Amino acid sequence: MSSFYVTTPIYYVNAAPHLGHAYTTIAVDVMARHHRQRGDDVFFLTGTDEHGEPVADAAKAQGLEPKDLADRNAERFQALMPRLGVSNDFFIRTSDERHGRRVQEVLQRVHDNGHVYKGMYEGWYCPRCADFKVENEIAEGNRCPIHEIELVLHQEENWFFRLSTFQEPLERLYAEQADFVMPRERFNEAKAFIDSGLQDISLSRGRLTWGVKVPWDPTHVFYVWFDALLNYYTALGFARDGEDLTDRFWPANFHVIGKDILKFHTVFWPAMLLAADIELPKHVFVHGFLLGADGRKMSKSLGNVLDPFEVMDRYGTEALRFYLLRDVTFGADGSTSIDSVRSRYEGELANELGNLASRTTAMITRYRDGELADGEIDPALVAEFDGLAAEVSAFIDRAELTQALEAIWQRVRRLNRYVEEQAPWQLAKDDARAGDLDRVLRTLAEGLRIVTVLLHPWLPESSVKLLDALGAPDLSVGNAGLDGVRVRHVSPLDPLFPKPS
Ligand code: ME8
Repeated sequence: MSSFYVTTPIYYVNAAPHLGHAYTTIAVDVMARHHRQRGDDVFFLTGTDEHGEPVADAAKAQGLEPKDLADRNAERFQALMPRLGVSNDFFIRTSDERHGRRVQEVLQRVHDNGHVYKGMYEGWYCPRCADFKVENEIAEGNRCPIHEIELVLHQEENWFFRLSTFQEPLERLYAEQADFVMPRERFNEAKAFIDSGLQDISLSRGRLTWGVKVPWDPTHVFYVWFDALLNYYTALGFARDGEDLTDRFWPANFHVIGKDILKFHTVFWPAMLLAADIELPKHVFVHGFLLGADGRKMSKSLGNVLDPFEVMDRYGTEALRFYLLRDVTFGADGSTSIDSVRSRYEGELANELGNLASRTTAMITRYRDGELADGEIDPALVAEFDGLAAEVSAFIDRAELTQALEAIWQRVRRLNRYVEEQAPWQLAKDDARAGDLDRVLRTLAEGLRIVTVLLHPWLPESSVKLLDALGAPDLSVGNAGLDGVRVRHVSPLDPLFPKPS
């Protein structure tokens, strides 16, 4: 059994969860569920990033203590997970003391290995990113390119991490491991940042108390990004009471992140791990941004934000999961709107998959009393369904979730065309064609079973309902071929994707 450890970013608790958070989390859930179906030993981590300036500032603005704001919003993130149908194995909160202690241990090692020194820092700083910007990261008007707010000139005495020492090891990493960062365009972006020359970065904050104390200088707390990045490693130490999962799951197979936090995960994080003598994760997958219907950045003031709760209330959780990974190619930027949700729901989930499922189960019930004779599959369709599971797994291995879904969907469409071509309702009128009708129904049943097993990560509930109706509840990818489990007895099925009320 191979282990598969996959993570989302941990989200800031300075505000409530929004569509972008739901997006990454759903994507990672799809990967985790697919790997469980492959029989892998899976660990899926998500959580909240609770320290540092972004949270301290937001709390102050609301007249709250940082911990109170963190508690309030962490609860909302935690409650979001089941609402999204997300199957995370643990939810880490960085205000957890067990995390803090492990952060101290690791960073003490970085210190003892000689990678830390005290110095004065002056630079342009974005308090929302909690990040000093280097020259090519400063937008016009001396602004943060992400938050579009004016940068502030900060000067402070800090502990520094010798990032510059890792120039050559990181160059080697990028030369030797072309899939460390995916997709390729993001790999190039990270590599260009390294090639432009690494400067040492600040590791602590002296004027902040909301954070993990620096063990060798308790007047400082660690810079929030190092505390946050280490969550991927620390969580394994305390996610299960009395058990340390580090050996079982580290190094992580995939950190999945949005493009806004590329530099931290593809440059700072591997350098920090090297400095602490910890093995590097295998891949960082960087996805794009969801944009408003007008193709601009989503923003409340522009009124172009798609509300995930509204989508779920109207069309259900699965419609949101399907829509986000179908309509925007995972990896690229793309716009979102409630109109395109409706059109995917009606046009694809209800009319294509829903219809295929109800036609197939209804015809087997009507023409064969729900009992399918064993028999051959139409040779014209064999090749398309036999290789499908391997094709889908290969896409998911590269986190190409939209391509995986498209490969399955082509087969959903193929089966609908097959129904039209074969017109089973005509065959049913002619007793002499009973054998042909058996073959068509068998082919439809097996094809539908295979696509349904493979669709499970996107549609966890409807896939189970449908497989139950097909009397073949086995979800394993290993059985998602024509030589796998067979459909024998079919039961009636309620519409999977009804018209929203
Ligand atoms: O950056 N489109 O937290 P955060 C797609 N705490 N994804 C989006 C998005 C959008 N418009 N907006 C947000 C932080 N995201 C740090 C991370 S990790 C050690 C610390 C998603 O709450 C995307 O995954 O600002 C992005 O990287 C993340 O939310 C940022 O979440």
